[in-house]
Amino acid sequence: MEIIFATNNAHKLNEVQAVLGDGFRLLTPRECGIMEDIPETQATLEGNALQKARYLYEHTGRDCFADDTGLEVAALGGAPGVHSARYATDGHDFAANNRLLLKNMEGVADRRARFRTVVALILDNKEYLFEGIVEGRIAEAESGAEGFGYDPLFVPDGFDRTFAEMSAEEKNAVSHRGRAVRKLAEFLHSIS
Ligand code: ITT
Repeated sequence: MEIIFATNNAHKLNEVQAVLGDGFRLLTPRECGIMEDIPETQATLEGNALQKARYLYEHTGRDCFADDTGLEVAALGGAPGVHSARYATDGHDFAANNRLLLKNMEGVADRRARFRTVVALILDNKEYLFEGIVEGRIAEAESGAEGFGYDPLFVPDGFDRTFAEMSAEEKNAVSHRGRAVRKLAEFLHSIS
């Protein structure tokens, strides 16, 4: 089955392709002629995931899905949350975001945090949402070079390594996106 995945993030694309397996061919927006940035202006992860998926569906008329992810830190009242990509700057500056997060967590004993992903699927003009959550904590310093974004600072519960110190398979087995995309895959298999 061919389906469009509304992302320009190559790391995400690889993670999601690995979870969905060979039965699905993921197309990027660019491969479908969408060269512009897809708007992401809503106040919630659900809203943004739906906004991206609807934009693609309206412009291509093809089945598609989008995800939006936020890192929710308990001691920061759930920040950076829906603003995770633009926490420190206007762009996707992962290094600056991690520096700011460490600074805001200086001297904070409660390090609890979670990643939350919402996937919005549009299939035959019907909309579906799938959620994946992984609980963990913010490390005192960055470790590891795998993955992307906040991975060098996030230690999932049950581990003493950050996501950036894990292989893609290990991360996918427990991660927010892995969980949400496995729900998506189960749904797509159940109806095909
Ligand atoms: P697209 O919108 O093009 O898919 P994005 O990087 O903006 O890519 P999101 O809006 O879903 O992706 O994610 C917001 C930010 O959250 C992202 O820029 C990263 O900093 C962070 N993030 C998302 N998923 C992550 C993950 O699995 N590990 C670490 N950080 C992640």
